[in-house]
Amino acid sequence: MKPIFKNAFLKTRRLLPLMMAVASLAATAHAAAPGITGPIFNLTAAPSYLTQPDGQAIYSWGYGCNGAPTGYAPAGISGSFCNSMQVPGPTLIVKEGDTVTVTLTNNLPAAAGNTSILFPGFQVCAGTLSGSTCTPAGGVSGLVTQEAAANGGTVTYQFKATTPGTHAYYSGTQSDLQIEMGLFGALIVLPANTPAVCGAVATSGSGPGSGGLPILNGVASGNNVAAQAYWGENDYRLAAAAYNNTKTCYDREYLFQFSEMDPAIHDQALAQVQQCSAANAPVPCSLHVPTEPYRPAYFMINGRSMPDDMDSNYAVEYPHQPYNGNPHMHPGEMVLLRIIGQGRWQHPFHEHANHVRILARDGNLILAPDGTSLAGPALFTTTTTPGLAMDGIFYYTGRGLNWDMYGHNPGSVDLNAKLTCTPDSEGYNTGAPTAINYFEWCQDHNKPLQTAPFGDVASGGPVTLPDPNILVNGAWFGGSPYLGPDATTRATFGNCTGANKTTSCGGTGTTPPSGTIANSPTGEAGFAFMWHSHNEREITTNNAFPGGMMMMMLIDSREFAIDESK
Ligand SMILES: [Cu+2]
Repeated sequence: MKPIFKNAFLKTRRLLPLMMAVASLAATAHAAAPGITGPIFNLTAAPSYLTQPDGQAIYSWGYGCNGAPTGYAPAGISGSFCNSMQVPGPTLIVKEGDTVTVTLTNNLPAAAGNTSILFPGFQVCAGTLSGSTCTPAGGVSGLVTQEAAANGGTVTYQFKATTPGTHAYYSGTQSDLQIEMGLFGALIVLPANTPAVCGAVATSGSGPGSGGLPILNGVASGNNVAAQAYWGENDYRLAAAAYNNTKTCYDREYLFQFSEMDPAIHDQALAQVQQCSAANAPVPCSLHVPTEPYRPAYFMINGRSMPDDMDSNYAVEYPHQPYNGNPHMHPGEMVLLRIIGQGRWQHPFHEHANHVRILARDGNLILAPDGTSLAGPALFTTTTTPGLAMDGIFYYTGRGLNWDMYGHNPGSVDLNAKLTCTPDSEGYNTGAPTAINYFEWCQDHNKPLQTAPFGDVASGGPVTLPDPNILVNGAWFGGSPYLGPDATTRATFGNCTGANKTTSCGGTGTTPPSGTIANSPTGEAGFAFMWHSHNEREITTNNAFPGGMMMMMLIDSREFAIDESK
């Protein structure tokens, strides 16, 4: 928790809401879908405090690791830890067909009573599983069998990971209170087999920029792996495909768990826990916390509210909220979104820039009657349902902008400004994965945006942009409306001459904001799309905007190497 910083943030925010929001996001961190590997997991349920951007620390319960986990995935994520309490709980990563063993120790306050974990969609044995025979062992009686852990006690669950995909897990004991308090998490089951055409996850990379990816040919998603390797990116996928189906290959992945908190419930739970631990407390003493009426004030993605969700995974200031929400991608990549509705409310989350093609719900691939074609809906908002998990593909190419987003200028002396665009059968420039404009939508090639730009980009378009000398731009705006460091440099370094305008200008850029806030005109210069709840109350934090369920999807040019290690 950083209360001083957070309070300062809140005060300034009243004056400069959007500027402050963008400036606070200057240090970009990336996300992937980090978690712990099994298939044997030792978890606890324990109390701690969750920090919020308004400076509050909310008493909560969460699952965590009981000792060091077997391992972390994906490889190469830096600073990983698994404390004894976190929200969401540790993301459990297993493979289809694994026999998963989860031993839960109940370290909640005695007054909280029993606790448990449900793994909906799986045949769970509270005891020992042998083939399909369950021998109940340990635990105390819960909803179905002896599936709960008494205070200080343990219970062991075993089940076969029969269905790949993204799944929820959460408390099956006093769920109205325990899930609200934070007892939920995700289980990712990787498919036992992935289609050969999807390629394979690289294991040779170590450290950002090492270019550890194999260069593959004929990858189903258009050889994005080869493009990533060329630009020195590592592979942070958990698998090459979400399911054993060629239409579920992906290039990048993110897990988003949506939940909300009513702090009055949490305050009441804490007060009663303290009363029950007092010297004169009645024996037995248990919680009676009303969970209605329900007035949530915090709306979280992966246990954090905006802007905290855009800090790094495993950032030290969030010891109990290790996972972020900070998607990045290159045009043409297939981005797998793993989405879970935790908590009680529906959240109409809108991924700006394109629809999300739903692949599966709760691990059930949605197929047409031919058995292979995808039949899931393309959703404008991936509206969550409590307890429901969805896998979807997000995709962006810039098609339909009706202007050349790379700022090509056929009259330039800069070779990068005169790159060609050769349409494939779908209209995209996919011939060379090494090109900056790999996956450019060729119909828009060389279509100027601006009427009279002052840099080295084409002129004669319909738009006159505000004078950059009188405009304060956000940290992500590289100084030009075009995609990528090369385009930004050409568009902001005005009257250069020579064979390569990026070097002959000697750093005398003409666009003041870029390089003076946080970003260099040659650094990350992507398109930022707000991804947020369309229930506008949910993009606040304790009634202050902006906050809550909001993040930015950064579309980055190929030149910018996306580093998911944080
Ligand atoms: Cu929207």
